[in-house]
Amino acid sequence: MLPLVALVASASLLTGAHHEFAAAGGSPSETWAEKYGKQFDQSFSGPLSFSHLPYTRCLDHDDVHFDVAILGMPFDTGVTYRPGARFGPYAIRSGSRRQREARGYTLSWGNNPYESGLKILDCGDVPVNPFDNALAVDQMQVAYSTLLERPAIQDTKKVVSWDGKSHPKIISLGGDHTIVLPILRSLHKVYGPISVIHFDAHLDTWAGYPGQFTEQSRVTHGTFFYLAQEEGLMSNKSIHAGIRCKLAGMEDIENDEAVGFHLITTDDIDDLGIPAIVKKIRDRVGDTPVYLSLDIDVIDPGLAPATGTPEAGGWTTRELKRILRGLAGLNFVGADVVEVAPAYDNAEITGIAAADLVHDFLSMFVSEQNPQPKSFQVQSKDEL
Ligand SMILES: [Mn+2]
Repeated sequence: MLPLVALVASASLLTGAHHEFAAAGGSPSETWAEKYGKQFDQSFSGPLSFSHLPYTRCLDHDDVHFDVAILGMPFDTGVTYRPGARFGPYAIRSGSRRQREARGYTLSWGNNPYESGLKILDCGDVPVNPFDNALAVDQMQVAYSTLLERPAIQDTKKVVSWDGKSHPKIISLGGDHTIVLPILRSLHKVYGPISVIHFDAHLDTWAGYPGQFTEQSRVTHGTFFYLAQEEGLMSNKSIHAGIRCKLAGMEDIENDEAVGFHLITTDDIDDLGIPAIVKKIRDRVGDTPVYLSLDIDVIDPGLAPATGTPEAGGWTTRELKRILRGLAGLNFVGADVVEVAPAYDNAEITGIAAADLVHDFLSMFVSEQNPQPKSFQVQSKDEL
């Protein structure tokens, strides 16, 4: 270490050198702005928000209004098998980095949701308590209601709410599937009983698991629909799609019907085909207020491995996306993608798939009817 006297001496030497450089005709460099213009974030750079949307801590700001909010719910202490979905919101945002407003148009939907006139914001994550599930469930409900009960900017008035106003649609990024219980509690306060379109390998309508000795331990990612029905939050017009999990027996299906669900199995995609699946879903929910809940494990684990309770033999991402396109125009009040647990991912396959499905939700929210399939053919010239 240099003595203080030496440090002072070297500092004055540097200052002297700078003066000499300026006196000799040196000039400052051209700035970035002068030479290259604006600093902008590329797909692989910048802070992390969904599709590079403005990231706003909406819970802190009562005066922030929007039509669609992306909201992270990093809760994963309600799982029966592999934990890790608390990192789901991070993984889905990371998987969305190649998406952005300027490249939001898709041939399959024929629209760009970011240019639809709807105000779409990333509202950040709910700071859920990771130690106390009862507290966390209440925090998720309070956060969801805080955003849901603000008036939307666009007046759609498609679904009748308690105050007759239009309310924003929230796309929740899970988190394990337990997050749907506080979401349904919030939605019920605004819209009354809700129908659910539930994409999942599992029923999630079970009454309980062995070893649940307390009331709180009944609240899990496999029992929340049963509890929601107990509380009267759902209509009797809900439907599962993609079911293939192992069951205790047919008594699970009888219980499922009592909870209010019809079901479409994974194999139905081969036996009925996509148009018939779409028709079954649409006929079931009709024009009731509909919530769409999508467990990423509905997709085959080969195409979406990063999830807590994987089941072999699922749908492809492409098949699922085509089914979603058939659901445009229903009375959606919100949606989610849950159970993305990126510790089990490879090359971000699952995060990218989940982010792409959220883009489909946005396109679906702005489409009044099913998009017409586009086909492109090379115009052959008559060569004489
Ligand atoms: Mn599941």
